[in-house]
Amino acid sequence: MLLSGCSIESFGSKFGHFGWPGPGVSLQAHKMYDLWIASVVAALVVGIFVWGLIFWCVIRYRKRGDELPVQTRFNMPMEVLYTVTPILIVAVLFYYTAIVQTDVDKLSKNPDQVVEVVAFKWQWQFNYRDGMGKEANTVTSTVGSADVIPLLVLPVGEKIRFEETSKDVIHSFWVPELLFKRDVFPGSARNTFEVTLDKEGRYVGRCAELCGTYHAFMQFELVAVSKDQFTQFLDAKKQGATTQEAMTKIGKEPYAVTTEPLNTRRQSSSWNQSNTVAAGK
Ligand SMILES: [Cu+2]
Repeated sequence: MLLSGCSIESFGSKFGHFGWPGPGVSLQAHKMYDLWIASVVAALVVGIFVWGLIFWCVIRYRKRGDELPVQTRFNMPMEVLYTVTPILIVAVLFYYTAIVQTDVDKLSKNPDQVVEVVAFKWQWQFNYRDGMGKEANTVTSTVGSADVIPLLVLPVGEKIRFEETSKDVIHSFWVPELLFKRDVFPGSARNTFEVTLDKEGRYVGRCAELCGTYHAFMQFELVAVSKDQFTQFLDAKKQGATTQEAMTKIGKEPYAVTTEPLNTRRQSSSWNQSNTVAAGK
């Protein structure tokens, strides 16, 4: 199973991916998925073996009379075995974890796309950049509102670098289908990571750090399109089209399909909202 990611995926799908939403939609996600499934399988194998030993002991050495067995007996090879075996298991898990983690955190020298993720209470802004770092310029951008879920349109098969920054408090960029989330910090800390998408589609994104009253409303949608469609989308945006117009131009549904805006207009009878209308509406 370890030798072929393909069979790991079909195996995992038989068990509901052992708690994950699926095998993921990026090269990085697939590696984490394989590690996760293999670790669960390894844990189950160990678990079944240990349960077997426990039940065997319970039955084989159950109480037969009032005479106590020898209380000081031990078995040196057994003692060594059950010290060394767990250490080996942990070492193997650590080895594969370190490899996958290093790979997921790896940054390339020349990413194909750079996106600045700006989080604020309580929306997202996605800036398409002309280079890396704070000094680069924003070419065009998409910002969400209470009524429109922001779309993060990106191409498959390209190295995409995300640079995160927040205007106020700590938020967290999370696309469940990427099997990945990373905190978005205010101030000078600029969290960076890279993803190579490998499956076209639309995937919901959320803020995963409790950041205030409307934390739950901080949603976005990742739209993974082909390289050609992405180029067309970006060109349209650069020429002044809105994200929705640019989406229509490449033949895509202009509004989010994986989620919808939540109602920010609270009733005056809502708890703690007497006679006020929230979110500046
Ligand atoms: Cu947030």
